[in-house]
Amino acid sequence: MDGSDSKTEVSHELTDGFHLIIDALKLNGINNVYHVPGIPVTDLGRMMQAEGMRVISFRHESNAGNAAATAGYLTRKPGVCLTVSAPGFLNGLVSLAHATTNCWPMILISGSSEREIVDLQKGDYEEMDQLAVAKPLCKAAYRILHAEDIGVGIARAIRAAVSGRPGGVYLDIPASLLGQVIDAKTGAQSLIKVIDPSPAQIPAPHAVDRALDVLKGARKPLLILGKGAAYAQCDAIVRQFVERTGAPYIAMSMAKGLLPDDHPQYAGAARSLVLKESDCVMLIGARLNWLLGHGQGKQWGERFTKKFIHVDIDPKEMDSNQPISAPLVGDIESTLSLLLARMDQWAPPPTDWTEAVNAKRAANVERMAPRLANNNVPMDFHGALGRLKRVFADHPDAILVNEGANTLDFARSIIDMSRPRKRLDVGTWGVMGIGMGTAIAAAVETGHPIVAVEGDSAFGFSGMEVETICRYGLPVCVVVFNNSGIYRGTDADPTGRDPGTTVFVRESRYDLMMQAFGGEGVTARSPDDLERAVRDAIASGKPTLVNAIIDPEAGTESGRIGNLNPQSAVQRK
Ligand code: ADP
Ligand code: TPW
Ligand code: MG
Repeated sequence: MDGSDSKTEVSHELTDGFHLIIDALKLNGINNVYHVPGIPVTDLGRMMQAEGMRVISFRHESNAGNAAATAGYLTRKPGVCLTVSAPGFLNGLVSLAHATTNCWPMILISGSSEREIVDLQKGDYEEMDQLAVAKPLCKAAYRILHAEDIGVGIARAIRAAVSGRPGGVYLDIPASLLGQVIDAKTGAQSLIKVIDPSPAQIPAPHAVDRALDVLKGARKPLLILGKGAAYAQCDAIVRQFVERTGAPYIAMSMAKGLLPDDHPQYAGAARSLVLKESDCVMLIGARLNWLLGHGQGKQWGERFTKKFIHVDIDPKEMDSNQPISAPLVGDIESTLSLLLARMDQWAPPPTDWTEAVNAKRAANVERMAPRLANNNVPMDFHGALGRLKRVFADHPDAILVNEGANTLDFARSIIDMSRPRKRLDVGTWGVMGIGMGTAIAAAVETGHPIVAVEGDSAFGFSGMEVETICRYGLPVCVVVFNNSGIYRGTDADPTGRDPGTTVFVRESRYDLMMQAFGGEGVTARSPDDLERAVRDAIASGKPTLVNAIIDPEAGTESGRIGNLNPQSAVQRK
């Protein structure tokens, strides 16, 4: 045997950490990775690409992480973000915590320094005890030290991310792991294909009976669908259940479109009435957190007079804010199926309730219509969003990404969604900066046209990723609602020295940012212009940024949550 032959034979029989990570991810159907390169993971990203994985390379890890979180939400498989050590890891950590808060499955994989150096604090390049930092901020955190443990490490990360209540998982990859060489056959045998990663969780029969008794006893039932119901991807069963009850329902922001927003039972336009007047509220994949005023306060009417039924996969969620008369701990698909199986003879709610809700909804829709039809220049939020509402009505497959304060709150209530998981936004924390990462992942994972409706401040947090959008040629139309500031563009420094803290350069040319990287950039000053520009962008599929100039006076402080701002009791001269 000459030298070259033996070389071929050896390389055939060996594998290493790089390849085992790739093989383990692919074995489990994970083919997309959201990434920022650098030591020690540059070659890992390159090899992933060479092995046929889709590697989307970002300009900042926060955006790559938000993309991974979005991929997890849309696909029910953990979205993977791959970063470098310390600063790259920390940049990715915000999105890992955000994914966990949103109950979305994600794995943050970060390269790290060698334990011998980190643990004695000898001062390595980008030294940090990343595992310890990540632990309190995610659902689970693991480190892999030996190549033969990569199969177990990836399997544990996948299971932790998607089983039960989904969340973020941190996976620490010390640099030396990547280069560790082992026998290829042993390596292949050590990989694990995770069987049934998010197993069904079936509620007990008596819990199902109890819930049906409570619902049957209601005179004014209300259903609330949350993003957990959208995540569950059992859309036909959710629709069947809602229709069988005959009860009015409202959808939390990302559950919009689970049933079409023009559904006769949709009470979104009568939200105040149904929250206050209902006598029984059934939560389906929605938490009774701040977004629902913790289920108490003026908007909910008198305390302790309502009964709550709560469907959630996490038993700890029950009674977190209000007493739950009928906890239903299980996955939504199994739980609603069991309920439906017992609802053959179901009587609809009393008509005085459904008619009162319908009348209120019709009155509110009628009152809003003329505001949405305005063609004012400068544009206000209603005129601009009235047009985008029409565009979305004609493009039910388009995905709306939405962030900002006024831009978020108005768009959520004005733009109807008619299909599930077509609205992606700031989530449970109200995070500014999710926009471009979310838009990129939505385009990559679904191939659908994306329209990102962005406050000008919100856009600024991730705006550099327009280069990424252009580089990958993604069908993303970014609409910047440019009111020259945070909430409004009218603030002033009382001393006259600096700009006010919430104002930006007036009428900034965000459109030129997209042009700088070869995309289309358009300025829209009227609702007519805006509608035309967005329709053109969707038709062309080209990366486009529409700089929509909005009246700086049109917004209000913090949009609809101004009441959460603390007030100073002190007046200084
Ligand atoms: P929203 O913000 O839309 O109100 P939340 O994020 O507060 O929604 O709530 C989502 C809930 O859905 C979480 O409590 C989570 O545990 C739950 N959940 C997620 N997936 C499932 C599932 N497959 N079955 C049941 N509950 C789920
Ligand atoms: C990571 C605080 C909430 S909303 C907002 C900020 C900075 C921007 C609102 O201005 P925008 O929208 O986007 O121009 P509009 O239409 O009202 O003018 N940092 C993070 N997250 C949050 N939520 C903030 C700051 C915030
Ligand atoms: Mg603004």
